[in-house]
Amino acid sequence: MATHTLPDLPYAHDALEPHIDAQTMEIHHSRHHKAYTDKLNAALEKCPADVQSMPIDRLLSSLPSVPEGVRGAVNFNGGGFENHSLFWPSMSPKGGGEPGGRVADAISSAFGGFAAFKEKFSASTATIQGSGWGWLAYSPSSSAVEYVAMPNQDSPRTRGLVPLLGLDVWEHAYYLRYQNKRPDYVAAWWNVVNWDEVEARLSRVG
Ligand code: MN3
Repeated sequence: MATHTLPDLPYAHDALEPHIDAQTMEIHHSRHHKAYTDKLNAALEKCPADVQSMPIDRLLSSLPSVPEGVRGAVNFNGGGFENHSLFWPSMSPKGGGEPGGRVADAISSAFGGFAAFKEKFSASTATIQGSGWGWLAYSPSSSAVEYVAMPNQDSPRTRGLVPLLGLDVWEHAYYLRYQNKRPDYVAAWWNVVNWDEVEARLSRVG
């Protein structure tokens, strides 16, 4: 049967303090991420076997092959499942700073430098209307990285892009500590970005 499993957090709930608080991490992972996982599995039970057996990345880039009656549920919960599965390891208590290697080169080519990228990512993600994610993504068609803001749980894969680094700006991701001050959460998040993980993701696709 089609089953996706909630991944473990790669660190303790309080590991990203003070930037992201322990209670937010616990609720976000054990309740929100678990709900996306369970609802994805429930939606896949209504799909044919060839759709059920797709790995999550291919499922999200092949939504037209999902039966129309459950496509919306697969888009939302499948996106929620994978986005959060990518989110946890893209942060680390030893994160922050600036990328090196190929990520630094790709960002320089696309944005003119890390400072310009950070400013663009922060401003655009802080101002997403309602719920969504800001992403650094790789475009196979242009062999370059780009910024994309996605609504709700829509995956960059639904636009033919490969997600490299995403920031969740749903209120559940920050409200306990930051309340309505989303820009403060975005600014703090840079202190925990795990650039080694981003580098590994780029090396697999670029
Ligand atoms: Mn979330």
